[in-house]
Amino acid sequence: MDSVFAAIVQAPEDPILGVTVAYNKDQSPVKLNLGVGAYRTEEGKPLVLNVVRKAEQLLVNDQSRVKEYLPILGLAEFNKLSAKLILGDDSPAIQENRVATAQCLSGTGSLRVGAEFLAKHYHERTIYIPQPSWGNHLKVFTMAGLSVKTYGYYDPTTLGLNFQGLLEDLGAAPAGAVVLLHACAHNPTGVDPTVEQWEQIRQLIRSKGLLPFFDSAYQGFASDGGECFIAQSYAKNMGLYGERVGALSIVCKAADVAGRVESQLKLVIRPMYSNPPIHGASIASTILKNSDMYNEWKIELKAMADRIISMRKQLFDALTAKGTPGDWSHIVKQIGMFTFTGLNSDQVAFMTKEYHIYMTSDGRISMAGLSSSTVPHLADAIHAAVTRAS
Ligand code: KET
Repeated sequence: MDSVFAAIVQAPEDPILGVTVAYNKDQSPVKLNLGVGAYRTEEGKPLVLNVVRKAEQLLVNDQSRVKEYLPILGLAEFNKLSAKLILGDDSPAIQENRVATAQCLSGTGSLRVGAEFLAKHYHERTIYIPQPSWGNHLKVFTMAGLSVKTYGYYDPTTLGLNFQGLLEDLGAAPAGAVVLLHACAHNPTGVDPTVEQWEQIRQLIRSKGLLPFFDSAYQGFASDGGECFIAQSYAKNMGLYGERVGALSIVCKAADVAGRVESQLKLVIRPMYSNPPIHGASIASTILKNSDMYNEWKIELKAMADRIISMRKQLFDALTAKGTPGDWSHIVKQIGMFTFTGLNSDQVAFMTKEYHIYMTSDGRISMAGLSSSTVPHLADAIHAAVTRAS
């Protein structure tokens, strides 16, 4: 009653993770969680990759392993392998020792450490994020003290890239501004630039002296010799979600700069969480450094991606068969884990209430949460939502 915190108001649930909270409370046997971007099997179950189980077994059986603190920047081997994975085996930046890498708490932690570093050491405090973007971007960069602006990205009328808007907005950005780019499989839209458009974006960024900050993974673009930040996550591609495995790499112009950057990264990290956890990064390292396991990983990753593509096709076919009004071809055209359906928040609320289907209110559905057996239920719900008022 007399708590010093008595005036604290109830905080809202997170727009994405809160969808799972609501889903867990639902008692319906047909409930379906298409909110969070987390892979599920055809049986709707979370998946631990075989190669991850194998790597864990090796680690457990290795009696020489101890639980000492890692260095502030994490597992050195993991950092090297992560930089190689994102920049390429023959990356000049790696060969010339120009990359500073820190093992961080998955993608989010890598973004946040990068943001804190920028706020402390970079002259331009504005970062441009795409409109729309992953909801947490705005918060991560704002909390670090940066000023967040948006650049045109998605055109709701074409359900495609607003490339003109993107070029105009980045063209009007102040020199030096940071630009956040989704390396691939843009979240939530599933719309990526073409290779030619990427090249135009790259030229604009370099000619204006903007600083690119990549979220995730896209080889090639990041190796043009210029400086950039890269936040990598192994949550999705290795299914290591809760293990929180990721890396921040800062590609610099010269090795001496990278060395000083690395020394400053330690000062950023030490007061935040001291040093990162050992287990997940050891799993990732074990897989990345062994060519058999690496190949096995790629096969399992491809199987996950293929199942998602098959879900796109099945959902598209189901809506076409029902004659659901509208053009649904974007379901098969979009890329990655998500379909940005175009459904509005009222339609989403209707589908949750009447069909127990959970998704973010912006109309994004995680295709990885779908299976052949649940596609008809989702198609029924979308059909009902779309034809309800019209
Ligand atoms: N970047 C993007 C674009 C992203 O979608 C996520 C997660 C992350 C970074 C961070 O993931 P981490 O687990 O920190 O490696 N997105 C899914 C989960 C979430 O919102 O936390 C999602 O959009 O559903």
